[in-house]
Amino acid sequence: MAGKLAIGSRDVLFVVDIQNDFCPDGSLAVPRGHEVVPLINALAARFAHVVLTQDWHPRGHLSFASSHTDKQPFQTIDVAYGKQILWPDHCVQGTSGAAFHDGLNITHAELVLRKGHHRGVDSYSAFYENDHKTRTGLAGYLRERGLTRVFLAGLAFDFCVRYSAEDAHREGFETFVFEDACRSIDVDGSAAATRRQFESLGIRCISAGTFMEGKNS
Ligand code: VGL
Ligand code: ZN
Repeated sequence: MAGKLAIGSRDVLFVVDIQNDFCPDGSLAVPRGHEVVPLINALAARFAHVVLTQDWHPRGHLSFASSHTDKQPFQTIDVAYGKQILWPDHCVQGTSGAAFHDGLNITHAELVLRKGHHRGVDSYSAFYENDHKTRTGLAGYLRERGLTRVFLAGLAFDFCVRYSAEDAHREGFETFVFEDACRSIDVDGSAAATRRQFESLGIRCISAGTFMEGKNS
């Protein structure tokens, strides 16, 4: 494909869940999650519009294995809206684990979108909670701001980046994922499944490194 991607005033970068609990030493560490921070800072400098997302759970959240008897992290349970993977306690509101990584430096970010705050519903996507019904309001925000193309980077590629990208696409935004500025949890082949799903939907995975060199097609 010819021509580089020129970023303009209708483009927005979502920086997904760059929080201490998803970095090494965090309670739900994404392998090498911290590595993406410098690249994301550099990427964000190219965007006039940046949204930071923040996983933000109350104590005792339904997605925590510790909220269920005899359950371990990474087991699955059936809940009202379908299957739910159980996680270690993570990103509890107001804790240092829920804070953004210290190295994140995107002072011009215009919105911090917190998600996962309903105790009984998880929310991987920045648009819809996992019941696929409850909206966060983000689609309306983007439309009111006249933003039409969504670019994503962050953690984790196969959960919050994946479901945010799929919903952005479904909501009619042209959607791109900077794959080298993401890292995966990789539960049961979830990273490969994410790549297949992006390909079948036409969500483009692009390289932030190449984009920064201005060579992206
Ligand atoms: C995430 C699992 C649970 C993520 C959040 O940010 O990808 N994954 N909560
Ligand atoms: Zn979470």
